[in-house]
Amino acid sequence: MPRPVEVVPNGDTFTVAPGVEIHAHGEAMEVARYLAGVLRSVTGLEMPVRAPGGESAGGNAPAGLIRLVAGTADARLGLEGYALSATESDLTISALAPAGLVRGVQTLRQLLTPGPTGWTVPGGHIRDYPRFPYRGLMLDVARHFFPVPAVRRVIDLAALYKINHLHLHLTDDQGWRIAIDKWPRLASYGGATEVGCGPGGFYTKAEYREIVEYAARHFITVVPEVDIPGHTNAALASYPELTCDGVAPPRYTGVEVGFSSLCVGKEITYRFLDDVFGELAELTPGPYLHIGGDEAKTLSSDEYAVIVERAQEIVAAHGKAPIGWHEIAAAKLLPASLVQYWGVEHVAEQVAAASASGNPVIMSPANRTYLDMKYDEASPLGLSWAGHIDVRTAYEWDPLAFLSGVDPGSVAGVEAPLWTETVSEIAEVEYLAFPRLAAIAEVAWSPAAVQDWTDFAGRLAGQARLWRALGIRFFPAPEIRWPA
Ligand code: NGO
Repeated sequence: MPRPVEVVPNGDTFTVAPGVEIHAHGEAMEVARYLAGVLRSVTGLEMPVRAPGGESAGGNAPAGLIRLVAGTADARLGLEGYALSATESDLTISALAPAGLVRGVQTLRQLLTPGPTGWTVPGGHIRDYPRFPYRGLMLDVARHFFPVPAVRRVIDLAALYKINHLHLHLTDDQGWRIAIDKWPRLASYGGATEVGCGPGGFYTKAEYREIVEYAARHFITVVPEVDIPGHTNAALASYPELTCDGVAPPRYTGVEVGFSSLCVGKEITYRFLDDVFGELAELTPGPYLHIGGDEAKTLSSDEYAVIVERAQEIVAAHGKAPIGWHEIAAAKLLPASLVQYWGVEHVAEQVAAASASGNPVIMSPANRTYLDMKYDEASPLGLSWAGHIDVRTAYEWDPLAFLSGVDPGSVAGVEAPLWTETVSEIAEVEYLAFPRLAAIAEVAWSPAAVQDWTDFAGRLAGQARLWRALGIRFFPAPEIRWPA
């Protein structure tokens, strides 16, 4: 899960038991240590990691070999693809690059089955690579703040399903979550609230770097979002000079949207944007900065276009490609800007026009991918403005066909946003994300030709063992026959 491109069983069984060694060299060495950690957590076994040709334990031949090979795979696998082959005595994952090996390790982890003599892996050959280069999960840390350990947990769980982007919605009306040196009150004052009466919080730069590094170890790129020009009440409350009338509004802990905006006509607004996106760019090894752009309901369309165009230029001047929610397609786009579609309609003319001019599109249709929508009437958490999303609804759609008039070649991929108006605990995040994140991950990774609801539902049920072992508090969706 997600279903691989090609699977050919050979009837053998590889056994992970004491005496098995992991062999790797060069670039694959770090992934080998990552694999050893995964195997330790699943099986409790401590597997030695060695370079090939090195001395084995006690001079004996190992009981079995797990080999990780970087750089020799077939070029068609691309940077994230991998091949996995398993016989009685040898299990090899090969890939062009370490990112592909890490994706292959996730497959191996899912194949491990406990047995009487150890953990077994069915023999055979897998060739696998992603359908889309962009496969994202978004966490809203603004409506409720999630500290670093919670974000690390989210990264662990996203990596299981080969997600490769973590979009952090860092700012909104209810809170500003990232320290900005030149504007310290954003975090210290604007970060001290959240929806309801919780304490809020923010990431120091050191903490934020820790998140970025942890994600990078899983070959996940962090995409930071500072949502402008709307959704900015926390910033306006912190700095009255950012408002048009110079009066700071009170901080806000409700869940309404669309009432706040930066002041388009004041030059200080653009100094602010340059400082904020500049410091964010410094914290960001990845190629993207997300500028938000959604629901700026208090601005005229001219005002909106002015600030969105300048924000894109500021981001580009700091060496990054802007991403914006699809409303930004109403403004002039830079060639490098990406448009993230979050509507529920199958027609969006400005998005189609952006795609026709070559701007990449990320698909997050709210009635398919929004993990914060309720599963059904009885869901204790979540919203329902885009409808209820059961697992099948999250699974059965085609990112290339959802929006009419969008050039399939411009679809960079899929992202599942998880907004947190109704969610304040990591257990609640898990409940909304599982099992639907697995559905979205398969939509984004697997070839359309191998996607099939009945087959998926059976494999999904098979994930429950892993989820229980990892303590994931998933929603036992009634349409799936979960094992007892
Ligand atoms: C909308 C809105 C967010 C809400 C979310 C709730 C976008 C892009 N803007 O999505 O502010 O939190 O719905 O589902």
